[in-house]
Amino acid sequence: MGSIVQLSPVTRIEGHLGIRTEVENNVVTAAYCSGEMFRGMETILQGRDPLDAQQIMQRICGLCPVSQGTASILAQDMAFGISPPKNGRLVRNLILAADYLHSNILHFYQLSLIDFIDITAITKYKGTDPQLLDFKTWVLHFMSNSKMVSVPPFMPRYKSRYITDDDYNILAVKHYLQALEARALAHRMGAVFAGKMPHAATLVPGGVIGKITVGKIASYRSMLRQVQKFITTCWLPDLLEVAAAFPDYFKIGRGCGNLMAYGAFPESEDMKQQFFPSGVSFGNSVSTLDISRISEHCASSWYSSPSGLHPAQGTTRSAPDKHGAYSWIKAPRYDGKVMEVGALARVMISYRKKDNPALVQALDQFFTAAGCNSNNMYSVLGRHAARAIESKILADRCDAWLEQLVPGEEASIDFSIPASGRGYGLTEAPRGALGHWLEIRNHKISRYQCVVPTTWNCSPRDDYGVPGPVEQALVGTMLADTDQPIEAARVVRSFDPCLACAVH
Ligand code: NFE
Ligand code: MG
Repeated sequence: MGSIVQLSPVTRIEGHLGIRTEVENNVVTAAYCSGEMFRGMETILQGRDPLDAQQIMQRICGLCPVSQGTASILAQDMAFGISPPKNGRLVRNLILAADYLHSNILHFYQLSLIDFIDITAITKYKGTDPQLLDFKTWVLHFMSNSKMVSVPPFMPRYKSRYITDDDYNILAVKHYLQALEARALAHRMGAVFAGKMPHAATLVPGGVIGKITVGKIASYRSMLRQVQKFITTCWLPDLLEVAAAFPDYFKIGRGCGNLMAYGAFPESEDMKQQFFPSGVSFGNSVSTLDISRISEHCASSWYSSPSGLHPAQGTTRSAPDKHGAYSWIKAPRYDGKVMEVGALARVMISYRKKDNPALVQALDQFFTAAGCNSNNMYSVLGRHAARAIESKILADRCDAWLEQLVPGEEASIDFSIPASGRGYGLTEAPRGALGHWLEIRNHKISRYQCVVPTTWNCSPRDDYGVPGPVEQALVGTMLADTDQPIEAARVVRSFDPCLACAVH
């Protein structure tokens, strides 16, 4: 007999996500993703000065503010008919890269690793590391004070199989703590050029405000070195440990198999070449991205906005009582098809295009070390691997961008805001393809539409009734114990959902 298994709220993600699954004989047969809050950031911009956009839209999220700001200034660049000088392009890349490193490390260590390791191993720690001894004391304090074992944010947790090697679990706890330090470094790297983080103060149309100095370059580089060391000595080995302990997760959570990337980190002023290329992939093929094929469906979403429109024509009209709807997330589609976005899409599209030798080499090395292949990337472990691998090659690429900066030269150009205009900004947030569409009338914003990575990944059923990427990835997942649905939670978390972004 079938049953309903709820994951609501889903913890260790950003924002308010509820998931309802239908389960038969312990296998998920259907899933429904619900974005449970409304925000209305697009409507807040109506009638405002265009220059407010990059600051207000960064407040969509504290995890990917730089991406939101970047999409916004790219849309304004297009609407104003300007583009940044070389220093501006490079500094934008460096600020965005720092945010990627922060966000990707956070996702693996603070949000996901706890699904695989057993942090109670720390109670058996006999060494002298002061950080680990403090952590052990803290865990024991909670465990002795609660009848139900509670060690927030680690426990309670689902009863399940976790890694059993105590020595490794303790090492992973150490890396969890070091990840906090690496994240702080990544934010400080961003702040060197952004003025402050997480919400960058210096992003403007036409470039980035602030002088480029030798001191800033050296400061960024010295912190980058430490983050690079963390990636190679902690993160990549931890990824392989988890992969070795849970090889079944190379087959769990496959998803729709369709991937899309807008591309990010321009390598030239005309934006034609990007470090992460754009593209769409169905099966093993990659084709050119055509953004005229994007539309947003609303059938299952609490909006009365017309369905199926391109975002340049889109509207945001809330309809909380709408019959048949179950989410505040719209359902974006490409050519009417469900698309997964994110690190997996970026990595696989670049790998298939063979346009980046560093990426191809890093991914091939991972396949050899983990004993898997490109087909296994469509999985829980594949998504985790993609984030680690892209972080490694992106951090390495930052060195070249620092080299190319010219101290003393301008990083932005002057501009004037036209009375009317249109533009769009496409980039890649850490969680995937991000687009902002802007329309200006009488010098004010008359329309602003965002289609955000988690809008794609956590989308509900579309106008044809076809489930979104996370909904599809959950189908077929075997739950060992339907009261402890950790397998489903691992699938959902592999997408790194951010609901604040998704509903925006
Ligand atoms: Ni709130 Fe975001 C990223 C964007 S996800 S984290 O990365 O844009 O929808
Ligand atoms: Mg939107």
